[in-house]
Amino acid sequence: MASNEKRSESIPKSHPRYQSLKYRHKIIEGMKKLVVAEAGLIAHGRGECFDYILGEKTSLPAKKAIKASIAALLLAKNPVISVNGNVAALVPSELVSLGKVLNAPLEINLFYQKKGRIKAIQNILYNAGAIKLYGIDSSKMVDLDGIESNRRKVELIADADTVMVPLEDGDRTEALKKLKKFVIAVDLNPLSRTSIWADITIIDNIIRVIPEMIKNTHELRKFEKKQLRNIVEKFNNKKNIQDSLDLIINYITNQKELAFETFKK
Ligand code: PTJ
Repeated sequence: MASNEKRSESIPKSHPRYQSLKYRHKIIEGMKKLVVAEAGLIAHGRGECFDYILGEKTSLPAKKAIKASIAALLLAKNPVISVNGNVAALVPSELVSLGKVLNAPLEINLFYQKKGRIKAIQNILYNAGAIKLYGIDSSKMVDLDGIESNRRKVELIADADTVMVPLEDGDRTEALKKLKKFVIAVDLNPLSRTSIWADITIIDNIIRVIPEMIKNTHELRKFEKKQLRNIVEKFNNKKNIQDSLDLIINYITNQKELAFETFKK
């Protein structure tokens, strides 16, 4: 057993920050196995900070965005779910299940290229039950216009109409939008360039988002196309992001007093 797994098991379940520490260890373990880039640790920390001031739960705006995302993914002709190191380390089985229930292919797409990373991510996803993965064979990859980072190398994403980009950096979201793709982002930072550029931004932790998306898929796949279109058309991303920002403002305002009563009682 890896020393980090041992460390993770040694966190008592009664620890007030058990969940947070458990996922922190998954990220560290992922980095040791090359699944996660070194910078992925920093990205995770930034995410934790936003999660904290969002109350570490799936908010109403996040639920609305999840529902609209599933409606859009069910309506899409060629949906693709983009996978990076952090997502593969945190929720491999859930991600594979989502791809299966939505019939949406998973494409590995990395910002930080390093020898062995694609293989490590492939392993974690195949062990989690994936049957087929894309973004692996460089002879099948093409360059996306308008982007210079490694993320420009894509396979199915080139012809996708709808792309889900969890924990993405702003450049590619902007490039995908300029290529007229419908972009669904998962990002705890409501003010990131990805959040602002996306058509639908799910402002919540990926560890809660994917299970909620699977639940929504089971429910929404019984809907008629017209009903699904209605859900997507009614969704207002700007308003939803602003509602999430209000939640942060309210949470901090309440905690200004409450934190002292809760922690010191
Ligand atoms: O595996 P790679 O090489 O493709 O690299 C992946 C990272 C995440 C390192 C890369 O895409 C990156 O540097 O991303 P950024 O620019 O740091 O953006 C990541 C965003 O995801 C930030 O806005 C974080 O707040 C957010 N985030 C981090 N953890 C979570 C999250 N959002 C949802 N759930 C999380 N668990």
